[in-house]
Amino acid sequence: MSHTETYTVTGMTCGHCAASVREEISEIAGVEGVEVVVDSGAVTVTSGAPLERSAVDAAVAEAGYALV
Ligand SMILES: [Cu+2]
Repeated sequence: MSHTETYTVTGMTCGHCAASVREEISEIAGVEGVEVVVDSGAVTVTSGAPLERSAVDAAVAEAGYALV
């Protein structure tokens, strides 16, 4: 049973930003898919179990952006 959660990330301006965020979040254990919409900052993450918000927050920060 997969879980899907949508987060909002600030500071992304282009496809490279989106790729960085996608890459970092993909490294979190259990993540199955990441969809990023640059314009709205919406990041939708599908995972096998609910993720800790702190893990997502850390991954986004690692990419150089911030969760709202
Ligand atoms: Cu960019």
